[in-house]
Amino acid sequence: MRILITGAAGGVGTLLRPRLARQGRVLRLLDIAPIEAGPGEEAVTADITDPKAMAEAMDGVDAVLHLGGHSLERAWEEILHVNIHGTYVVLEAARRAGVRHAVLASSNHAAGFHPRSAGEAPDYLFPRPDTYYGVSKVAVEALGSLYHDRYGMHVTCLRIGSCFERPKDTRMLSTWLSPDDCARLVEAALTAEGFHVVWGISANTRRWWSLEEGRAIGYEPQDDAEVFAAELIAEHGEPDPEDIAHRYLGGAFCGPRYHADN
Ligand code: 15L
Repeated sequence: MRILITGAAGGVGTLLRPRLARQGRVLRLLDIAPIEAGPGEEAVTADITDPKAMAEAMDGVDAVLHLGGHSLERAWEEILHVNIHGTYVVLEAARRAGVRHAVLASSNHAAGFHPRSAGEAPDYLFPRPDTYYGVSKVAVEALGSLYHDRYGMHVTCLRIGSCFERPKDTRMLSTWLSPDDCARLVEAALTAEGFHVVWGISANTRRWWSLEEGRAIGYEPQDDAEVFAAELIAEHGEPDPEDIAHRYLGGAFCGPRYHADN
């Protein structure tokens, strides 16, 4: 079993690398930044928008975990080239190589402009991107859908919340995806059949999003950001529903500061 991980040197890739290591599994770590491969790993320095490099990188691969791309707002041209065109190049190379499973990093920002309301936002919430970055994640989901329907590839898109070692603010009490749960979610997604869009969050007491579709593909989250609540509230104050961070699902990405044209 060989898994190609694009964007392996990024934040989520770095957290996942030790957690996805298994006996009998090879992780092929691809990034534009050089990576030193350890046991059970192969390193590839390549750009996800380079079709030739991606064709080579797919050789002997069983599944691809596509994390590569900009993870925050950027100028439209950069988002278009790296996040949208790059995802097309990755999926097309995977298809040509006969790779059957793809797990794509989407983001909560694909649907970030939905106002927060009581209760959990459902799975497959209609896109409402909060940035060009969010638009690119909608495109990632659309490409995944196309490669499933047209070519029969099994594709799961993860609308990741906030994947960090620990939640950093009171919004993340709702949106946190612990690194261990992220690995659990990726494991479930790597073998899921069909096409799915799942929210990437832990079993947070204050969660804003459904865990149903995640559970349907076999994801059982074990962590809850609530264990950090007292500490974060003491530091940042009680969550204010009027604050932009809590008013929309995408939080501060919905504010002017996050827009690339500012
Ligand atoms: C994302 O999509 C970003 O890549 C990440 O840096 C976080 O800001 C996260 O969303 C979030 O919403 O917390």
